[in-house]
Amino acid sequence: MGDLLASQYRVLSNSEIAGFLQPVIGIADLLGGTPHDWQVNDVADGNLNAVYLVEGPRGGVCVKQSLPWVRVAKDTWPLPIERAYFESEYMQRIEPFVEGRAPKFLHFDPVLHVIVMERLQPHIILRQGLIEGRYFPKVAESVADYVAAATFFTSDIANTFERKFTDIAVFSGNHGLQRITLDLIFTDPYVEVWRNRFVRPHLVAWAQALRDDVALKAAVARHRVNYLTRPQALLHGDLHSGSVMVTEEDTRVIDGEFAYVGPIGFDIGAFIGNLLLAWYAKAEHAETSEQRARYRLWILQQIRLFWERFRSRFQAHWAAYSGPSDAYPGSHFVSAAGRASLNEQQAAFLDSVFADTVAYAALKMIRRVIGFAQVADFLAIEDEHRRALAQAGALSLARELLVHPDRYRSLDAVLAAVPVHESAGLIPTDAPAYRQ
Ligand code: SR1
Ligand code: MG
Repeated sequence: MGDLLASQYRVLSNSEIAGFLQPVIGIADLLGGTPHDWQVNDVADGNLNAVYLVEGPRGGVCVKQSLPWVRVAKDTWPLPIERAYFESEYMQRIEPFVEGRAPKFLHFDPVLHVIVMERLQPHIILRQGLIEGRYFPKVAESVADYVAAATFFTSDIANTFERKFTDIAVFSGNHGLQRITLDLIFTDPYVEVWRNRFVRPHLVAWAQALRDDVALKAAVARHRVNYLTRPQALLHGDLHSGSVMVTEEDTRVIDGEFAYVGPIGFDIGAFIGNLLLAWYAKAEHAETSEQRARYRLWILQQIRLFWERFRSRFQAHWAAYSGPSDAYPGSHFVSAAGRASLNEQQAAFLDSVFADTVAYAALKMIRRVIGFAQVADFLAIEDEHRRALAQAGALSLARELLVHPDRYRSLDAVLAAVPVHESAGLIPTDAPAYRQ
């Protein structure tokens, strides 16, 4: 059956999208008019998939199809098409918890590996907004609310093991994208490999320093093992600033195709790591030094808001929860002493999520500087020497956070370290990461 479905898969062209949508229940009504009235625009700008926005007289939808390759590398890099299935499962699994902070799921086609979802308008990608220096007053709290709810309600704290193991069984099949995560985040930056990109020759010494750095690679190995062996909750799996769409009023998390059950800090760290990249890149984006300073302060404030809000929402969900829990059965903690002990266990749990968060933020920063998938924050800096200088700051901070976790047990310590590494420079042995 699987082979039969696979044999019917084909990449849809722009002109086939309206015909594909027409018979899908509810979609023609949502768009209004007839397929001849529907405008189809190819808006793909991510690394992996085909994406179309379809506008009808009454409304619009977003259509996303898995391609049998990495879109930006075409047939030089084949990729399993099943990722759309995992994204559709993820969207449906977390939808009841995240209260509209994701696009509404509308349809999944298991033959063509297409997802149809709500079209977001006038939202833009957060990363683009950060590059443009725009302020989004609600984004940090909204993403924190999303992560706190999605992870709490899919964790062992709020589930029977049977429900949790069902998630593990479903999402552990997401091999294609887990291979990308393992290779691109945890392996490639620390070896020489054909797909690694970085600014040459400016960052050659940094790339070499990371490859030679045994203490760093030992820290990376600890977190790679953590990633592989710690199924705490269902994660988005790729929660960078390109996976968030925003207006000043509204925030939506998109693109859950990397979903898997893993350590909660992986999602939180991805978001914080990408805000930190925006901070380092901002050295070259803002027009005046006042604008730069103001925007950088705002970014650091967002990191604080995000983490503190995540922590308080996760705690609040835990305090209010009275359903089945195979991790912390309520019957064990009813006495005053039991409740006090549970409070302590909650604090220890969240401290450990924080430690993971710091490490994964650092890993995410390194892979976006030395690796295949570069980010627009830095690519927008045309002068390669200046781009490399901005990136060196991010590498220096990341190395410090990974190798000395004992120094970064609090957010204050992490945020205070950010400007310290800004002038790291292109000679790693002169950088704070290798001097302190
Ligand atoms: C092959 S490029 C893969 C990267 O793009 C996605 O956005 C993920 O971040 C992934 O690591
Ligand atoms: Mg993506």
